[in-house]
Amino acid sequence: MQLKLKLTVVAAIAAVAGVASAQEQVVKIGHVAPVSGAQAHYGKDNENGARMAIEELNAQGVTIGGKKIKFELQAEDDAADPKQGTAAAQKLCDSKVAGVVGHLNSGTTIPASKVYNDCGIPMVTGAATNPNLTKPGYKTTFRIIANDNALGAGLAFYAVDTLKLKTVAIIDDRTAYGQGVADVFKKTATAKGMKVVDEQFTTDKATDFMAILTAIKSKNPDAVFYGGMDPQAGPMLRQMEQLGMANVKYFGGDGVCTSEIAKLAAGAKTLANVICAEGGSSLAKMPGGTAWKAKYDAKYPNQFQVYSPYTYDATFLLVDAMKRANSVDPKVYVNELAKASFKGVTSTIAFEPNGEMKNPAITLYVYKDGKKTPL
Ligand code: ABU
Repeated sequence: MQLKLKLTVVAAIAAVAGVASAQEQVVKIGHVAPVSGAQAHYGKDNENGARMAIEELNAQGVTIGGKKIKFELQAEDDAADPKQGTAAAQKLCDSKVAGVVGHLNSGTTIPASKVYNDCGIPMVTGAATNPNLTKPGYKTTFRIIANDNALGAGLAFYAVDTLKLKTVAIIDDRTAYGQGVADVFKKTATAKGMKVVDEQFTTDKATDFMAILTAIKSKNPDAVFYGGMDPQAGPMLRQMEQLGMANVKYFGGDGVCTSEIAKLAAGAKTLANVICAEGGSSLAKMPGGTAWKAKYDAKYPNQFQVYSPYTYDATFLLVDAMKRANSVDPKVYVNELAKASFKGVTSTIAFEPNGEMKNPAITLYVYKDGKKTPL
């Protein structure tokens, strides 16, 4: 008799739980970045930001369209490779994710944006900065960070107006990002009277720059501008020191503006010559930056690089649009995403009609005692 009563109670609890889970809807959000290869540290940082947001959203409890939503992150690795980028994008389309945070590299994000547009899924990048991303005018493409027009020009203004530098040698890694940011710097710097004394090219896989640096050294520039990422910039700084280029300033965009570059430069004194530009305010000046960073560091010690506050905000931004639309259907909530005025950790995020962020800030940084420090 007692056993029968217990079974009845268990059955009743299960029935209630069944009703609850029937009312729960799983909504997948995609994330794509390189989490393998030389750029994995950027990708893991980005993925951490999105994952942290998903966990917080689930802990808060979000109800949309009368259903309790359980968000799941579908994280994909594109290895910073454009072909793997489009393959990852197609996989997310096939998985029917409601939205995508990413990608990280302009070279993967630009072709992937067409895939997302074709399947009607909104994507928000907080890392890919090539201005060409928003040129096609896809209604599904959004960027929540300043683009390379701002970063390259900001650095050129600082080189010429503040540091009064006269000559520069430019190197880029021939990626969409590296080439793009170097072109903007060159155009702005030459318009302001700076002379480009040499231009050299490398790849995003190279680690030996002795030949191109030797050629540059013979032209005796005041500065080197590097368009590329830290797996190249770190060893390049080391090799500049070995070649006696200790007094040459070293400019780069957000791709070199990481914590990791200090490790990759392996103690080279030339790290102190770096001036890099990053979209957004410094963490200390972001509305929620300091508290957010403490939370991030507790969860992911020593993994912070650059963009995780943006992938965190991008995830909340997508969900904010779903809530306002009262729908998780990408074709419905994308219209609310375009009208966002979202108070994030990084800033208040709103968009121009082409999906670029309205009024994006940039910050220049230097490395003091090996530590990235806002100017
Ligand atoms: N923004 C620098 C790194 C990512 C990219 O645009 O390729």
